[in-house]
Amino acid sequence: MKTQVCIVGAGPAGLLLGHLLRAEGIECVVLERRSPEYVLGRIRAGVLERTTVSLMERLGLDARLKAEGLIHDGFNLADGERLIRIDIAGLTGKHVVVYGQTELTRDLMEAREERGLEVIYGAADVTLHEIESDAPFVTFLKEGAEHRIDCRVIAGCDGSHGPSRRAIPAGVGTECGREYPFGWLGIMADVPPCNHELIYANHARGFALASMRSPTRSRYYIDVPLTERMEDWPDERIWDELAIRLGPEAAVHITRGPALEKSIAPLRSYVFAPMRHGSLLLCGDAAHIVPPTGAKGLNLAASDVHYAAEALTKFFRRDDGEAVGTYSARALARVWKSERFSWSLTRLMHRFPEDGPFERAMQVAELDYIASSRAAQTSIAENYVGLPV
Ligand code: FAS
Ligand code: PHB
Repeated sequence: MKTQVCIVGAGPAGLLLGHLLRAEGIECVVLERRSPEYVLGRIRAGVLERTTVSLMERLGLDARLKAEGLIHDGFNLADGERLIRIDIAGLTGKHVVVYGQTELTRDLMEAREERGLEVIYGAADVTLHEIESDAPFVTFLKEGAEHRIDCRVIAGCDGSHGPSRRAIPAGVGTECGREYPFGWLGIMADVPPCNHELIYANHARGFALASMRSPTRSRYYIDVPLTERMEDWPDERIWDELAIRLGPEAAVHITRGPALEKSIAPLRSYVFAPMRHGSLLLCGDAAHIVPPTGAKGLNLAASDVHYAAEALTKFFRRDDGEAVGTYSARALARVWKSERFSWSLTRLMHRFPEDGPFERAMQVAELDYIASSRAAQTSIAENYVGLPV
């Protein structure tokens, strides 16, 4: 098989890039290890920045997002009794859209045939070859047969555990990041949300987040030590903990219900640089991970893809290699700012086991400052809504 761009991974980064390239008449094939059902079974992000929404608009794939997405003009930071509202619309003139990553991925998946985007699901043992040459290729197994795709560029959109980043020779890239001493235990339930906007809570017992997917489907999180096991958290214990951590005002509005899904995700900040090596471009979680506190994971994948599609369009349509040369620097500039914001909000809203009274006093002082300063709220709002690409 021969194509111009071989994309590894059919998560949001791979599918968005595939559609953007097809819209420019550039040939591409997407290879995905899992089945479509498995990919849609993942529960991940839920808040979309303007950049991500505008990519879906550009592709003309925003109909369901517009019909079902919830426009949010603000969100809240809870600190015990106090609720600090960040008025995103008032401070930035913009908003975010609450729309599940699962739904966004479904919209991209369902449009693949009509848009001529070839996605090969169930591609096992995907291996990248000759990435430092102008004629890289990818091999994979499908139904026991070996297949080969010759291409000019490979886009590694295969997440943090995929083969693409690992194909870059040791010593070429640098890695930078940190692990957090807790994970997020998430629960999804078909119950109305306890508030019409998101609430991030910093409570003496730990962090909590009240989010949603629709007016009838809620998504909540609490942080738990990484040693915790799911079986130690029956639904009732999670609801009890949420009622305490979200504070009395929100607690009276919590409707309990059976979990549709519950899981624990570890928290990590991680950046691999450069995001391009030879004929390989990395996009999304393949190159960087953010703790979900800033709701940046999916949106960073989208902004990487925005830069990658622009660079590859110039490369294939105008034989302009310079844009591909600047891809990594452009993407990383925005990645680092989102890493900083996600880390700082995680630092502010979680209790770290190593923290002492001084660190706690710093959290309180920072929340006091945010509560009293329009400038501080504006800084948070413009980062949360999404920095310009
Ligand atoms: P993805 O991981 O989504 O997609 C990569 C794709 O590559 C997958 O479909 C995978 O199957 C495929 N792949 C991997 N190895 C392969 C191989 N060898 N061959 C072929 N295909 C291969 N963000 C938030 O903002 N809020 C959240 O609550 C949140 N929760 C998260 C929970 C978890 C457990 C994780 C991992 C992430 C979460 N995120 C969250 C971040 C998330 O939204 C990611 O940033 C987003 O999925 C990134 O998209 P992609 O880069 O496309 O990677
Ligand atoms: C979610 O709804 O899953 C969600 C929302 C905001 C975050 C993280 C997760 O910061």
